[in-house]
Amino acid sequence: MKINIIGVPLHYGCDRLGVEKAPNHLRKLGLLNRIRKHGHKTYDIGNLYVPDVPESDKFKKGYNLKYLDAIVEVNNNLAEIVYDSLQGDAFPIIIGGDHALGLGSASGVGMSFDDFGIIWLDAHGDINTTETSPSGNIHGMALGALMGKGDKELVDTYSPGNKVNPENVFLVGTRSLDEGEKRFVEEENISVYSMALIKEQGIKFVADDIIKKLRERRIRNIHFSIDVDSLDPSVAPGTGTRVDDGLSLDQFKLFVESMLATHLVKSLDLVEYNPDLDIENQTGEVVLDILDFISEKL
Ligand SMILES: [Mn+2]
Repeated sequence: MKINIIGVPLHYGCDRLGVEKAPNHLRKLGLLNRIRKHGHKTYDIGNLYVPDVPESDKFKKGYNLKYLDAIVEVNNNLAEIVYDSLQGDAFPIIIGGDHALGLGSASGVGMSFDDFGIIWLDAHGDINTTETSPSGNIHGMALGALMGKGDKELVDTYSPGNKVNPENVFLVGTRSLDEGEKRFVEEENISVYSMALIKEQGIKFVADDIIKKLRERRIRNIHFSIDVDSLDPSVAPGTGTRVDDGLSLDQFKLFVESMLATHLVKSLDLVEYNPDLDIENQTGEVVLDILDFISEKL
């Protein structure tokens, strides 16, 4: 397979430094070789340009939309590169940076296919709006914006309007939804596979149920967005918004393998790894192991 590695050193969406170091840090730890050893023709597209925004401009577009302009700019460019990659028959792997980049990558996927679904593997929902966000951090709004909810500039990134039907969105590993997010889930009837459900029914049940729904809804293409914080903090401590009781590495791999086995996954994000918050490269090695595993299954 042809794989394009796209680094996105973005930290404005989480408003916390360190996460922007991840793409280059992973390269230093041997990222490219871990993918190429599985026989993939792998191109390193490099890192996207992220503008320098002075602290004084953080709230230029409102207290609940930190660094909006820079985030929209980066996501526009990311969407175009993801779109180009897919047009060129490459599988884009987008390395964050924070999860605000999911808006750009999924928007590029949306431009490439008539229909697509999103699997959002994350401790959080990332479906807040300016009204419901407790922090104003846009990484918590990316998936909401993809469904057409929230600030118009965010929603209209790359192309006007919503990119994905809420019916085709699957949240997995969820264990920290804000009040506004819970209302959104109920209103739009979004498929949420919480950690509580995973504990009760098992990760295999969850994977099988999603596969069943993908078939029923005739979803032919999937963007798979993976947040490192879906893993338990004991496995992956190097991330900015840790939440206890996450996935074990075995559960994580079983789920990822099941999704890749559908052959519907066309692109993938790996986000929110923060080398500055890591403990002796533990999370860095886990992230490499994950990407190695994904490459083996692709
Ligand atoms: Mn996230």
